[in-house]
Amino acid sequence: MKKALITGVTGQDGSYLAEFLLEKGYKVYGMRRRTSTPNYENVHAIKDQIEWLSGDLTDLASLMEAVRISQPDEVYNLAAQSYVAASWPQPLATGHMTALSVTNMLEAVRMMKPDAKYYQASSSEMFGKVQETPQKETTSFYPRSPYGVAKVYGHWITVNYRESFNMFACSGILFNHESPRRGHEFVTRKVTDAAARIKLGVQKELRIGNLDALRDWGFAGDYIKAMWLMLQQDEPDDYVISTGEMHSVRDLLEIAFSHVGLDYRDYIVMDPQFMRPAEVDLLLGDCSKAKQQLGWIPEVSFEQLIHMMVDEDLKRVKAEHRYYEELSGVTV
Ligand code: NDP
Ligand code: GDR
Repeated sequence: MKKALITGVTGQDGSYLAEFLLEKGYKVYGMRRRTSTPNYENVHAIKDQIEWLSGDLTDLASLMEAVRISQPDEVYNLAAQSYVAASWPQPLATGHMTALSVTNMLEAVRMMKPDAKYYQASSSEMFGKVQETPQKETTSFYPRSPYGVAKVYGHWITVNYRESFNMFACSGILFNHESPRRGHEFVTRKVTDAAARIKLGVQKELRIGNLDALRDWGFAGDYIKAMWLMLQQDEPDDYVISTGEMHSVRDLLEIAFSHVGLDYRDYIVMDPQFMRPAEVDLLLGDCSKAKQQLGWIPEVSFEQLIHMMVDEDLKRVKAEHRYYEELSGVTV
């Protein structure tokens, strides 16, 4: 039985990856940090199938212990401070968690299980102010946020450990990927949740930022398969993972709101607090290398993805409100 260690297993990608690996017959070790209120929402269906280990990205000893106990064949380092907008008010925490912690994880693997295959969650945010379109593995980086800068560090230290210590270390340069498990502060989930709430009459407006930003959005369930495929190759390498299609935040609003029969223009309020000090205007990925070498292709279209998210949000918001009504006896 193969063994995998996943950091960030309670997050969006970690939960899909854990399900995928369990289905493949892996023993899955999930590392989670201590929080005052544990959140297993994304993994509740598989919680008992995961071997839980306690650890924090910033604590090398805990990472070494996680690797020592699990003795993994594969390590997926997905944990990070992953919200770009939070990286301006928390630049140092982001630097510790998203940049330096990658060295912690690589050191833990190098010292405790150097033959483990290692996956690093790199990001299209590294391209930032883009130098060529579409972006591919050879496109130069020009990050536009403390988060993007931190990811560039994580990316290059992974390449460096591969070249210095001959480790099987891969970096996946993943473009935005979403799902019904996406955190609520990210724009796709914020919009699909708002479309559901407004449709159900429990929210009146949606306060939002830059409508012109363009992103290459895919489905998280497709993208975690690419992570696994990278670690099944004979040689470690870096790959861009994307759909090759670009949409604006305006397109996202149009698709989500029209799915519930509403016109988004009647509900949005432009709010400067959601504008960023430096914006990434457009991201569009060229994933030809992953298609050719990994045989990977994205399966869910942008429209299918947004419909899936709105439908799940409608179900969840309805269920939440049924619960409150039963509790209070008041119809919301
Ligand atoms: P999420 O924000 O959903 O998940 C992040 C995970 O990291 C959570 O499980 C979180 O735990 C954990 N974590 C955060 N800080 C620490 C810490 N100090 N110690 C231990 N665990 C910690 O992110 P996604 O699943 O969306 O993304 C996964 C990775 O991929 C991230 O590194 C992200 O930056 C990167 N990425 C994501 C893309 C996307 O579009 N989703 C695109 C490109 C890269 P907790 O539940 O306790 O908060
Ligand atoms: P991003 O995702 O920054 O690309 O990072 P996010 O969904 O936060 O923003 C996408 C674009 O939408 C614009 N936008 C808004 N964003 C948010 N969050 N809230 C708003 O109200 C809003 N209005 C407009 C943003 O300005 C931006 O242009 C995600 C994360 O998952 C990273 O971890 C990952 O590395 C990258 O994708 C690739």
